[in-house]
Amino acid sequence: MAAHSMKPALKPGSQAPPASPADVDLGVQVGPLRLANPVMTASGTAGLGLELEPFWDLREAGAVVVKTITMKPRRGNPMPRLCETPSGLLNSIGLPNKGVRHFLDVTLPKLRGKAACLVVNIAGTCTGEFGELAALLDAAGGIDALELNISCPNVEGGNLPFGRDPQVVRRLVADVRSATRLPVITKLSPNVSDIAEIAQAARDGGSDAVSLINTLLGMSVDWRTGRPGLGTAVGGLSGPAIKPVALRMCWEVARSVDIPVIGIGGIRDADDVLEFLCVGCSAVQIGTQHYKVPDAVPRAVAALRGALHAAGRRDVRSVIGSVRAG
Ligand code: RRO
Repeated sequence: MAAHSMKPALKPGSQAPPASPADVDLGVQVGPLRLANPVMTASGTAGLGLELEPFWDLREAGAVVVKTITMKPRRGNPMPRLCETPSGLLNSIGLPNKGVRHFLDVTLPKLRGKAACLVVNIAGTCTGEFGELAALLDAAGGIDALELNISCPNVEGGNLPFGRDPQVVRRLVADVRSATRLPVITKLSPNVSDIAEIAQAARDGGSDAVSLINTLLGMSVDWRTGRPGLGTAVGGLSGPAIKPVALRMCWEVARSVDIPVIGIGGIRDADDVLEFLCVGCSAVQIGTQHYKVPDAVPRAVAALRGALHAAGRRDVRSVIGSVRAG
C-alpha cells in the first residue's frame, strides 16, 4: 500500500492541515480593516513608529499605531515618567508631542507607505476636539484608521474626563464619526466600573472597533525617602502584570458588543496573542514588550505561523472566539 493512503481520511467539512508554517493564513478582518496578520504595535510604546524602523520592516506588523497626537504641542508630565515594578511598568508620560500640525507637516510624510496599515491615536482636550483632529487627519491622506484615546490615565489625575461616562463616550464617538470616513477604533480604560457598558456606548456612537485595555492606575513608593516612583505619584501600569485583567475584560467586551475587539495588555509572544484571540479578540497590540524586545512584533508573527501549523490550523481566524466558557 502506498504510504500516502495510510493517512486518516479527513472528516467531511474539515480542512487539510497546512503543509508548512508559510501556508498558514494570518489575515484578519477588524471591521472595515483587512489586516495581513493580527499583531499590531500599541500606541506610545513605539513612538511615532519610525523609532522601530532600525529593528524591522514596519510592514511586518498587521498595523502600526502612532503615539497619541493632540491639537496643540504638549510638554508631558514631570520626571520621573517611568518606573519599573517586578512584573510591570508604571508610566506617567502625559502625552508629550509636537501637535497635529507638526505631525501632518513633518512626521506623516516620513511615515506614509512604511506600514501595511497606519493607525493614528488621537486625544482632545474637550469632546469637540476629537472630531476636529479626526477631520484634519482624514484630509491629509495616508492614514488607514484612527484610534480615539479616551483612556489616558495621565491627565487630570487619572479622572478620565472622556472615558468613564457612557453618554459622553457615545457623543464623542458620534462627533468623530460625523467628521471622518476613516475607520474608528475607540481605546478603552480598565479604570471604570463596567467596561462593557463603555464599549457599548462606543459602538452606539459609531465606533468600528474597540481596543482594550489602556493602562491600570497604579503607584510605587520608596518608603525610605517617601518618594513615589513617578513624578505624578500615580500613573498607568502595563506589562505582564496586567495580562489576566486584560484577558478578562476582552472576554467580557467581546461577549457584549458586535464590533471587533482588539486586545492589549501584557502581550509578549504568540501564545499570548492566541489567548487573546481565543477569548474573542480579532487582533492584538504589543506594547511594553518593545522595551525588552524591539522586534517583538515580527517575532510573534513568525511564531504564530509556527504555533498554528503545529496545531494543524490553516488560518488564525479559527481561533477567534474559540474559548469554551460560559
Ligand atoms: O502619555 C501617556 O502618559 C499615556 C497615554 Br497617552 C496612554 O494612553 N496610556 C498611558 O499609559 N500613558
